[in-house]
Formats: sequence, structure tokens, C-alpha cells
Amino acid sequence: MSRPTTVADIREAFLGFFEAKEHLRLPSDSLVPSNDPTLLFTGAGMNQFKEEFLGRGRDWNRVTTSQKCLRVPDLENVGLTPRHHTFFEMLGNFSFGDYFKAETIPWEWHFFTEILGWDADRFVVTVFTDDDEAFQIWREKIGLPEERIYRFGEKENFWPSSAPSKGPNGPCGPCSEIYYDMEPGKPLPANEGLEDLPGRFLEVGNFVFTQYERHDGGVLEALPQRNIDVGLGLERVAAVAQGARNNFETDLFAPLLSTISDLAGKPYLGAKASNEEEEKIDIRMRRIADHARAVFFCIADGAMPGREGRGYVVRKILRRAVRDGLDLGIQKPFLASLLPSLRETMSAAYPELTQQGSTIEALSNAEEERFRDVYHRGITRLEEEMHTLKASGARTLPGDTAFELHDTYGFPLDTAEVILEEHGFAVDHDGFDAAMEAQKSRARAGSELSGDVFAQSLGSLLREQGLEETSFLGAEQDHSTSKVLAILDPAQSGSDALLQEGHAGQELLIVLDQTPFYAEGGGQVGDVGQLLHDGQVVATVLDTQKEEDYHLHRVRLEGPLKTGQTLQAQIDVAKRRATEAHHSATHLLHAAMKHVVGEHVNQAGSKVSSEGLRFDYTHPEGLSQETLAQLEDLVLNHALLAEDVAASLSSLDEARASGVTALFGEKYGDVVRVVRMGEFSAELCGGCHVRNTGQIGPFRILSDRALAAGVRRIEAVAGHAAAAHARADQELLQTAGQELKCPPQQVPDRVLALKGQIKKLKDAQKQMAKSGGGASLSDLLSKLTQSGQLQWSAPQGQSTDILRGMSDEMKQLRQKDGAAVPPAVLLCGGTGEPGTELPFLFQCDPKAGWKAGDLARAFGKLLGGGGGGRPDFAQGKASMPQDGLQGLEKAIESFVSELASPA
Ligand code: ALA
Repeated sequence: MSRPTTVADIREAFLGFFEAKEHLRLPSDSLVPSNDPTLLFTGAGMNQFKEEFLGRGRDWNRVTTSQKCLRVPDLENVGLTPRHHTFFEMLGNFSFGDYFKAETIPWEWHFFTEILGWDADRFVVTVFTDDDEAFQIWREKIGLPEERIYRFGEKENFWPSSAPSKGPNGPCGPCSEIYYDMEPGKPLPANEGLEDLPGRFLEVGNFVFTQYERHDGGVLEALPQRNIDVGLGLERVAAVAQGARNNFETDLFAPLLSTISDLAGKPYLGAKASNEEEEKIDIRMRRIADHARAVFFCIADGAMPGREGRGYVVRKILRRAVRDGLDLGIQKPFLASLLPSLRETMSAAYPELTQQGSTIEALSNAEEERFRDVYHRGITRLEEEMHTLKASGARTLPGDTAFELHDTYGFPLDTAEVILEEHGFAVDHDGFDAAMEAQKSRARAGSELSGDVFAQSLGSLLREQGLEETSFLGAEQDHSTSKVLAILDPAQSGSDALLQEGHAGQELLIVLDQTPFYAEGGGQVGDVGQLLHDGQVVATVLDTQKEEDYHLHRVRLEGPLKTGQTLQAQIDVAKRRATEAHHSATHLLHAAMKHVVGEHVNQAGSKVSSEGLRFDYTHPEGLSQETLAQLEDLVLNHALLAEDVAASLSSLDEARASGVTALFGEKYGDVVRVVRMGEFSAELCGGCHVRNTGQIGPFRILSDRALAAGVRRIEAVAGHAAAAHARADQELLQTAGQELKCPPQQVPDRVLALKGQIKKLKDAQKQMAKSGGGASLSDLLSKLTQSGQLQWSAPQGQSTDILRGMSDEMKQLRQKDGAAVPPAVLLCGGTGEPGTELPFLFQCDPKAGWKAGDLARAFGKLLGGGGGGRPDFAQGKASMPQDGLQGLEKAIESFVSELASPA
């Protein structure tokens, strides 16, 4: 049989080899650790087996995996060195209290020398200072010469490194590492020398003998069982197997580097790079290849670029890749276009790269576009800084400012430096390094096993007290008779938090043996309600949260309460029913999204309460009104079909095989609960639901908006909340109708009509301004034609509304300063065309004896119309004389001459 050399073949050979040794082959855990809130990312194969190492996990003895890992403390080295990665795979075999050193060392040896066929004479190994047992196995069983077995202390040969003195707490043990000599034939170094030759000796495997649990103060307690945790870096093993100079020059990276080089229009030279410039280009390409892998796998596992925690790390990695792309002269967003090249080598082993393909593409595109903006702003910021430097006469950019540019704006130091130099400035490198170091140790704290892995949580405190997990009855019943198992004061920690009793007014956490109260999880809010004793309320439950499998009822005590007491637990039924309707509606909406929008849509989060539901999903663009209506109808149809809702338990594999929707990036145990609604929806869920979809009642989508790049949120309501929203909308319409003086149905027409009028007015105003004709009152007044005591104007094309406005102003002016306005004014509107309507108005000073109403009546009559009104203001409509303005002038002259004097 030919030797495995490709990454896929080596992975398979390893897993197959250990399967044949009765190991259970398990899938890689997610990069977002499934059961360990102390870790930001999965960084080693053993992460998912901590409980098994401590002897309290699942019933497994031997397991083998290839684990997706992400490590970021060495981010800055990626691409520069041949071996550093952010994302990598670790081949692992694990023994939980089963075999130990004497078995695993020969097995790994067999794998390297027989299966991979590597030269037995090129290996050197290390063992922990006093680990004579491991030494003997290498020496006797394997037959390695003594000079090839090195001994080191806890920094090199303990895992986690330096765990006894520095931590973290948790499972740990001495280890033995195996190295392959890349320059065989040279003399072997002395013990201390090995470390100084990292280029020569390549670490290809680490065998950890996990036999201790570390506690505070470096106390190592022997575990009840001895374990094995072996990890082989797949990329390194492949590099050796393929005779590659570095990990990036293996089959794994070839398609990625080739696409990157096409995009950049420059070759990846590898060994042919002959100067610093060419080497720099290669480094950037390697970095892009590494970072693209990390970003795609993170997004596929639900860690999306964001501002904090995991999201921040993903964003940072992505930005570094894009920045390299910019430096390589790639003008347009490109990262997402690398996905097919990664799939070529990885999607057979990791189908999530295909399943989540459109999400990965959408999110990385959106994030890249956003960063390109940020980058351009970074340049602006740098220019501002230089301006400030110049003004203050300083010549050096402070290190923390340079670091801020690098870290926040993603603006690379070397680029900043080139620009600064051009302007005669330097950078404070020491300050930059110090800021970088501080940042790195923060990253380390967040992403490596440096936290206290087993810091006492409330859950472990309760476990230590021997408390049984809470049994949850709330899927079937709303009340229960329950015993108080523990009373906790959330303000205290450790055993101080445990109280024997509580008193009225205190806010405490209560653990019951069984409860109908749902604890917040899976997007569903925790229940509220009451705890009663003899029909009296002793505690109001304000919220319910979960710690491991204990339900913590957050209560305000209304009376005294003791541990051991028996109570009636009663949830707020109305709120819960409404929450259930929203939860079930969320499942129907999710199924409807897959039907209407596409299978690629993933739920990215949800929140259901009695008030409504929020459904976050990944999709690059907004949904049209039609699509939203289709979704609403589809959900409503399934509610009206009144289908049964049933929950059942099954194995995760069975559920997946039958096509049940599992949530994006969500973790599940081996036994899962499947909630089905007719044939339409089947989803993994531990929450509370209606018994029949008919109980969802009406359903309305209220909004759909962008939440972040590529992530959107729908807000919707069901049941009473939907009815209440409909009612509120109707009331709104009614109020609008009242204001507009029309029935609600006519509101849109009325609004349209008003808009039309406003437009006409505006047009008329514009027209007036253009014609220069009487745009203002003073203009109009100066243009009035004197005819006896009556003055008049007939500005053509003016709307009557405008004339009326003028007349109002005139009235005000008259009251303020009578002299400026003639005692009687006639204004004529209309288009001025012969025979068309001639609206007119009179504006008079009653004190001067004129009566506008009489004038309007007479003038209207004269020109074939009518009019009337008050003494100070009157209006009417007549008809424009056939000879137009001239005729009008004549008519007004004769009208005036007939008015001998004020009536
Ligand atoms: N857990 C060990 C490591 O990560 C194998 O090196």
C-alpha cells in the first residue's frame, strides 16, 4: 500500500489506525467550545474531554478525533515562520482511565515509522525530568539510543506548559514530545541545545500523561484514573510527509495560494524567493491563506466577526488578511472568493464549509467591505496625527498611537512607518511593542487555558453539596409541589452564598427539587410566577436562570423561607402561554424562511417572550414586502391548520439523519429533543411550545432590519400580542381619520389629496418667485393699481390660496401700521386666460367705511359670478372677460367709478 502523504490521507490513516485499536472515532468539536465557557476557542483536541479526564464524563474509554483548533497568541508570527497557524487541525487519541504510556508510545511510533514510513533514526524525543517510566519505554521498548532522549522541566514537558507553577487549574500532566530531525547527519546537540535549534528539530507530536488535577497553589492531586492525551499537528505531519519546506507548501494550501496569487497578479515564489521584497510578498500570501481558513471555519461554527470576545478575534484575523490583500494590490473585496479553494481540500472532512457556504461568503464580504472603509479612515487618522506632530514640533509618533492605528484601524505598522518616514517622522517602537505585549497577554488570557478551568461556579457549589439536578416539569404542567433544596445569596461567593433561610424583602436565588419554571435558554426567557405556602405567596419569582442543570429561581421574598420547606410553585400561566405561542411561531417562521428565502438562511439567534419574538438570521440583503407577506401567510397557514406539536427524544445522529433543523453554531448533547409541528417543522429545541399550532393564533411580522453586516432581525408577534398590535394600528388610523376629517378607509386618499394641494401650493410659490410677480406682500403692495380709493392687482397665474395668504398678512399689517395698506384692496387670481375662472377677494379696512362683503357681491355680479363675506374680508368667483386682462382692467375701472364713495 502506498504511504499516505496528502492531508486527507494522513488524517484518515491516523483515525483509521486508532479505530482499529478500538477507539471511537468522534467528529471534531466546534471551534466555539461546546461546554467550556472559560475558553474563547477550542485550542486542543482535549478541550471537549475535560470531564472524561476527571472521570465524570461520558462512558468512553478510547476516543480518536481530528480537532479543528484556533490559537491566536502567536498571530503575529503567522506567515513569517514555516509552522505557525491560527487555524490548524490536531490529530488526537485519548484514553480515559484505560491504556497509558506503555501502549500509546509504541502505537504512535508505529504510526510514524510504519504507516507514514518515516526514518526511525531521525527521531529525538523529550520526557519530563523525572519521568523514568517514559524514558524506559523509549529506551527499551522502542530502542531509541539514550542520546536521543532528552529531559526537560515543566516549561517544555508539562501540559499545559508550566501548569504546576503557573496553572491553569484542571487536568494536566507530564508529557513526552517527539521531534523529527530535518537536518539528519549533523551531530546531536546537548540537552539544552535542543531548544535552540527549532528549525532543525520539528515537533510532530505531544503525548500528555494526564494524571493530575491542579488546584490553587500548584497542588497536584492525582486523578482517580490515568489518562492519555496525544496531539499531532496535522499540517506539520503533512509537511514532513510531503518533503515540504514549510506547512504552507503542502497540498492543503496549494489551491489557496494559487488563487491568492491570481488575484494579486504576482506569483507565490516559495523557495525561489530571492530577495526581501519577494519574501515579503510570500509572507502576505501565506498569511492570507492561513487567516482565510480561520475566518471561514469560525463563521461556519457560528463565531461571526463582531466587536467583542470571539467576534473581535475573528474580525481582527479577517482584517489582517484584507490588509495584506490591500498591500498586494488587490483592489476589490476578495476574501470570500477564496472559499472554493479551501473547499477543494477541506469540505470532504468538514461539510460545514459547504453547508454554511453562503453565510460565510455573505459575512466575510460584508465585513471586508466595512473594513476597507475603516482602512481608508485609518489613513486619515494618520494624517491628522502627523499634523499634530508637526504643530507640536515632535518628530516621533507615540507607540500607543501607532498601536491604536494598528489594532483599532487595522493599519499596519510598516505601512504607517513608510508614510511617516516620507514626512520626516519616526515611530516609537518600544512603546508600540509594550502596547502590543499588553494586548497579547490579554488575548492569551482569553484564548488559552490560562483561566482557572474549574473556578467554582454556582453549579459546582451545588453539586458539591450533593444536590440533585432540578427536574423540569414545565413542559407538561404549570404548577408543582416542590421542596426547597438551597437558598443562595447572589451577592456572596463560595459556600458563603448558601443560606439556611431567608426573610421578607430579600432578593435571593432558590433551588427546588422539581419545578414548572423554565430557565432561560434557547432564546426563551425564564418564567416568572410565585411560590406559595398554604395558599400564601412566600416569594415572587422574578426570573429563572440555569446553572448547569440547576434551575435558579430569582425571587423577592414576601415572607420567611427555609431550606427543606415544601412549597407550591406556580408559573404565571398567561405569560407562559404567550411565550409558548411566540416560541412555536419562531419555529414556523424558521421553516418558512427556509421555504421562501432559501435553505441557506440560518437562524443566528432568537429571543422569545410573552411580548413578542425576535428572529435573527443570516442573509446579505433585506427582504421585500412581498417576501415578508409570504412568510407571514405561510406561518399563519400552518397555525390555521391546527397541527399537533409533539416533542420527542432521539439521538443526535438520528435526528440529523431525518433532516431535523439544528441551529447554526449551537451545541447539542447526544440525546436531543426534537419538536415537530405537523410535517412542516422539525427542530432541535429544549423550550416550551403550544400543544397545537392553532394556539399560536394570529401572526404578524412587525419589522425586518439589518443588525450587523450580513445579519438581519425580524420582529414579530403572535396570539394576543398580534391582536393588540392590530388594534393599536386601527386606533392610529382612526385618530388620523379624525384629524383629516374623513372615515379611516379614506385616510390614504385624503393624504394623497393633501399632498397634491401642498405640491400645487409649492409650485405656485415657485412660479411666483420665477415670474418675480409679487412674491412678497411688499412687492404686491407696490404694484397695486390706484383706482380711486380702491386699489387692485390681478397677478396672473396666482393661486387663490396665495392671494388669501397675502390678504391675511395685509390684515395684520393694517392692524399694526394702517398707513402702509390702502383702505380697500381687490386681488384677482386665476390663470388670466379669457373665459376661465376668476377667483377674487376684497380686503378692506372697516374703519374706513368699506364693506368687503358688499364689494365682493357687486364685483362678482358684474363679471358673471358671485361673492360675499365679512366687512373686512370677502371673496368670490367670476369669469375672466373674453378680452382678458384688458377687459378686466376696464371692468374694474367701471366698477370703481360706480362706487362714488364708501357705502
Ligand atoms: N493537548 C496536547 C497539546 O495540545 C496534546 O499539545
